[in-house]
Amino acid sequence: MKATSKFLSLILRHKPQIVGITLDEHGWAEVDELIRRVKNLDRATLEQIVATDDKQRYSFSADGKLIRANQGHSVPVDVELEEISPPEILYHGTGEKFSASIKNLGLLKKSRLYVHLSSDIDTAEKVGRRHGVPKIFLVESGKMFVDGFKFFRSVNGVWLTEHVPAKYLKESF
Ligand code: HQG
Repeated sequence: MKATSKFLSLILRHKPQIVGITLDEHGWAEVDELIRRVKNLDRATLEQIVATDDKQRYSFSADGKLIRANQGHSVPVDVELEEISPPEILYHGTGEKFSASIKNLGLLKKSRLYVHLSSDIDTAEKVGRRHGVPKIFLVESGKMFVDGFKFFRSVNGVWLTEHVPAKYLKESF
């Protein structure tokens, strides 16, 4: 199940072409087509993944005919993110090895459409561990918002923004 969920993430966020499907402008894939194209995938498995995924990464359309990733894309799709005012502070977990570059250039979105931020330190630390020894930055999101930066929150609670200049970053540990 975990492997299937990872594979789904690859298809629905980054490389739909590897199974010969396309996403529409809002990031939706047709469920029937996806099932036809991916070996050993059926509707019941998809429903279980959508319902139980630990980060609620995927959603079905209201009629159940389409599926998409809620965030995390590198392919340019508009998943109709909610633009809202952020809390005063958000967190970004990264690898210690990126720290010097981040302090210099700020947070860049790299291959994704947005920089990913978390509302709590624990989540940021988990994200950071994916990159080796973790490093947490505090992001002065309240100040950024006042200065005109846009913030979005995906339906699964991840905070997104296009760029965090270094002056809005504070080191945590
Ligand atoms: C780093 C996972 C050097 C950035 C997670 C990050 C998240 C810089 C890496 C979601 C930099 C990109 C996204 C700079 C940023 N110099 N490095 N100036 N600016 N970076 O994987 O945020 O499990 O694209 O700090 O939980 O780690 O996939 O982004 O370390 O929510 O659902 O460049 O992916 O969710 O790495 O993770 P990523 P991320 P899923």
